[in-house]
Amino acid sequence: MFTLDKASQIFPNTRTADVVPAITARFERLSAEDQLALIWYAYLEMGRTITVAALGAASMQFAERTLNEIKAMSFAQQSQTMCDLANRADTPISRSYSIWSTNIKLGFWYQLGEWMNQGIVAPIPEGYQLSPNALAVLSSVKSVEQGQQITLLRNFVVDMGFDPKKGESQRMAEPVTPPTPLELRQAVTILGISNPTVSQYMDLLNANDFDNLIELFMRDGALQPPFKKPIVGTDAILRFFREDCQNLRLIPERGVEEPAGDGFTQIKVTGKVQTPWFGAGVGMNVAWRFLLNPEGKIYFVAIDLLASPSELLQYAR
Ligand code: 45D
Repeated sequence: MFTLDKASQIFPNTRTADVVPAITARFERLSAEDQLALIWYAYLEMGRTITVAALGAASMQFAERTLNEIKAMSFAQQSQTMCDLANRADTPISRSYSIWSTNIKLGFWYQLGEWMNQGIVAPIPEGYQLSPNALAVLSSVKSVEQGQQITLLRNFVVDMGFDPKKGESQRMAEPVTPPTPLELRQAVTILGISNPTVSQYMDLLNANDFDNLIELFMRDGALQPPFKKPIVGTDAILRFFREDCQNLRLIPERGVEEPAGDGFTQIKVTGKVQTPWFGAGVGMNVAWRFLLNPEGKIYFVAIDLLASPSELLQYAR
């Protein structure tokens, strides 16, 4: 029988972008001032390409009160608020922030960034000097490929704020958009793969059809997002799909499929993923590693951010 632990080790030669957690760890040791300034400089390069359409009007409704509160502050208070978020200080705004879904957090910062540009929110002080460590982290951020850069930017933001319940709090997420109508869906084709579960997984996720997507999983199945622990059980996975996976574009390219013992099948697919935040502008190189039970249901799937584009063609176990 497979355990989750064993399942997570299928296709062990898949090289993931370990620079991402490594740079994130270095970032987290910087002072709040350095963190904000570093993100600002990174954002000046990357943030420009954010697709504003991604900001559902809905996501802004949730952050609107807090945003208006910040808008009404003096520059000094605004800078303090942003530092508090980065320092994870216990303040009312840091607490509100911590219960927002990733998308709402990103939308909130996107708006602050715009306001900083327009002079409505305190800018990074003119002539601010990054510490030598922060400069080194910034140059590391600039040296990785775009898909890794936006993952870093997102990492920097999601753990800010103060959550007294350490992730157990009620979360606030945008409403779920209705699935794409059947006649507008486009089916993927994956070189080397004929497995219906895998194609349906891609097609249903692309269509935001989470209720049908979750039916592909075993009840105690698991999904492991890049650099995260597996999310276990269909309730938790469905919640993750609804909160964090709207409007993704999965573009699988090719794969291999082979028996894994006990009637299970292991399948590795590589390709690209686009996030609504950057649209077609940024393609992340990813692998999906599926383990299917004898009935073709998903026991385990890991999504890995790949170390480099050459990994897209890497299928050796
Ligand atoms: O502090 O098959 C300022 C799953 C300065 C699901 C700022 C998946 C001050 C299953 C500039 C204002 C989801 C796992 C800050 C597949 C300051 C599945 C602002 C994978 C913070 C395929 C900063 C999906 C800003 C993937 C505005 C891999 C930062 C999705 C904005 C990946 C950063 C999506 C943004 C990623 C980052 C999205 C918008 C990595 C977005 C990243």
